[in-house]
Amino acid sequence: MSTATIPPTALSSAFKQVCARRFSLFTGTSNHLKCRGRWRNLTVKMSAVSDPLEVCVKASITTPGRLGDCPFSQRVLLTLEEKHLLYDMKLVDLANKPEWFLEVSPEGKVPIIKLDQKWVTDSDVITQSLEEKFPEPPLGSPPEKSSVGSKIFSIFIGFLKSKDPSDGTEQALLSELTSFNEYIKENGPFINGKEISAVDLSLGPKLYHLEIALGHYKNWSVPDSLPYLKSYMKTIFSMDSFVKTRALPEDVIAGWRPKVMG
Ligand SMILES: N[C@@H](CCC(=O)N[C@@H](CS)C(=O)NCC(=O)O)C(=O)O
Repeated sequence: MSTATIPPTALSSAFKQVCARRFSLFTGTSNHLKCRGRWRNLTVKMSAVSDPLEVCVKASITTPGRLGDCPFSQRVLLTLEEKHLLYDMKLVDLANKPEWFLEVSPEGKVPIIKLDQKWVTDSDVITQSLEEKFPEPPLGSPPEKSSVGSKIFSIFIGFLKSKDPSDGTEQALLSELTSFNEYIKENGPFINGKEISAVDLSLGPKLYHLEIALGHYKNWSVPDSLPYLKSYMKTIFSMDSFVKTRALPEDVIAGWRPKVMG
């Protein structure tokens, strides 16, 4: 068992939530926690799982050595960050996949992660496996919430690729975003209510792509008539874990170019 002191700024939103929920003696609401009236540093005992988890993600296509623009990779990295797991990130050039990568990822897709000596593919399976193996802090949400916002990404791609302004794709996106805005208004601030969960960590990176790609290629932005969606996006995009794992805007733009031009 090793002991690590995590400075308050390194506390993830989910971890802060779990502390507030599990230890009623902590009354702090910010990064600092108050214990019986005194502000204290938080010492976290970590289990002997000190070996970093190996995770393969997309490399930047614009800037050597930087993380690329894969929203599924970011989803997995966000989960690792929010669960305070150590990881060793391997950047894979998808335009020139190395032999070692194709051996562990036969479909040639990222993200993949090594868990219990086995490589696991697909962000759905990976995040579920991480939840089972590392249940604290919990990020699960009830099954009925897992589909909230799930159509936004494909509808956004339809609008992004559309060359006909009157084909209804913009309207379809607006309608889906309006439903989501209403949902968050009634149930928010997050999809599962007060606490961030896996479903937000999946949707957040997709909304980030939507904002950058539609802004660039269509001069389009989320309308002010959807304030709950706007504030949801702002909250997620400004989380420390999101800032640390987000793609460069120029990579998002370059990544979507073939779809827009194609
Ligand atoms: N369903 C998969 C999708 C993963 C996926 O499509 N990854 C893309 C990058 S964002 C990829 O690796 N594509 C292979 C390629 O570009 O060659 C998941 O959720 O992990």
